[in-house]
Parts: sequence; C-alpha cells; structure tokens
Amino acid sequence: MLTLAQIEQYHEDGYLIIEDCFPLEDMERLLQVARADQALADNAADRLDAAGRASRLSLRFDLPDSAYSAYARHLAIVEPMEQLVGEEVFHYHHKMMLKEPRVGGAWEWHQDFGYWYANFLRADMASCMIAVDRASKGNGCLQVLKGSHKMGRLEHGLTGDQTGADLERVTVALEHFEVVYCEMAPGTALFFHSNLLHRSDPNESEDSRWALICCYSAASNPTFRADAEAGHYEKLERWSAGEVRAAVKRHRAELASA
Ligand SMILES: O=C(O)CCC(=O)C(=O)O
Repeated sequence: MLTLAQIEQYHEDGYLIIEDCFPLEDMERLLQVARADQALADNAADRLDAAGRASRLSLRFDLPDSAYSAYARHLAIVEPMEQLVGEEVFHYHHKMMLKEPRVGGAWEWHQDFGYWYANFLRADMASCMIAVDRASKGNGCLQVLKGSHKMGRLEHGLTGDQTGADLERVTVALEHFEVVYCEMAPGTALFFHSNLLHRSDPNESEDSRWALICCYSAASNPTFRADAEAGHYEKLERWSAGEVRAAVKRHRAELASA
C-alpha cells in the first residue's frame, strides 16, 4: 500500500515510480513467456510514428487466462491504483509494448485521455507501466511532462497512425513543465494519470524494451458506448503474488505443450 506522501506526490506530479515492485526473477519469467507466445505476436499491431517508424503493441480489452491478465489483476498494482484514483477501479485494457532493438518507433506527446475520452466521461483513469526488461534513455524509455496532468485534456489529432496532442500547446507546455525520462530496471512500476503528457523516443539501441501497461478507470466513471472494446465496469478479481506466479507458470506450461 502507498503512503500518504506517495499519494500526494502522484497528485502533484501526475505520476509515481515504485522501484522493485516485482522481483527480477518474476520479470524474467514473464518475458520468457511473452517471447515464446505466438498468440501475443499474432495479436500485435503496428502504430506508425510521425517519421513512419513502427511501434508494436499487443493489446487486449478482455482478461483471458494469461500471464499478462494475471498482472492486470495483481494486488501490487490494483491496490495502489485504487489509492491513486481514489476509489474502486475496473480494468479497461492491458498491452505489451514490444519495442524492439533498432526498429521500435517513437510515441508522440499525448495524453491517454486524449484517446479514451471517446467513451469515458471523466479522466479518473490511470495506467501502470511495468518494466519487463530494462528501460533506458537509449532504448526509448517513457518520458513524462511532470505536472502536465493539471492542464486538463488537450485537443488531439493524428500524427502518423498515432493520436498526438495539439503541438502548439505542447510547445508551450514544454517551457513550463519538466521532461522526466523514466529509466526503469525490470520490475519497476510507473503509475501515471490519464491526462499526463508522455512520449518516448525510437529504440535505436541493441536492447529491446518490453513493457506491460495496464489501464484502469474509476468504477464510478460513466461510459456511454456499447461496443465491447469501448470499456465498461466489471468487478475486477485481485490476485496475490502467489496466484499471479501460478498463472505465469500455467501459461508457460501451455506454451510448452502447444
Ligand atoms: O511504450 C511507450 O513508449 C509509450 C506508450 C504510450 O505512450 C501509451 O501506451 O500510451
């Protein structure tokens, strides 16, 4: 559970980094599963950045029995998330970001609520990015504009295949808020507000940068679109570290027997 000081820091900065949220061995097991998982690769889609470079991600709105869904239910994420959002949360989606050496494209400055606004009435939403392998400046770690969530939602438009925030405002915001490079060792968790501006550079290094991002909404946040992928309240099961490890093991065994 988070301390009051951590919760206050999140509200001030729009993000909170928790080091050693998960042990290195757990991240190694998760990465092993993800790398061997053809279904994860088959489900991956490319989003082109403004320069035409592809950023790959494998996203699910549902929670099938998988190692990734297990992390989306992990108490170590869901409980702090509820403290930060201020109430019960539900799962919106989770995605593995597959930023490969030399090819992983950039993400332009955006707010997640710039995308999510289409179906959620309030920005009482947040994400947790888990560094599955090491994220550094060199392999395109996430950059955040500290405190920028306080601006509220900006207009967004298409840049490449991505939805980027209004560049005129971003340019001014860059003069007023600090850019923080979120370098993270495997097992570090970064919680961030849905209105926090963030981006990342392309991966020009020899090291992959895989990260699992789990996204949630406040339970009381009204949704108004009917399609299954738009997001709607469903009670979220919370799993202990032991239950999550067992799910990862199950997933690994399933891949081995396929
Ligand atoms: O993985 C990244 O570098 C950026 C991801 C991102 O910005 C997002 O999913 O909203």
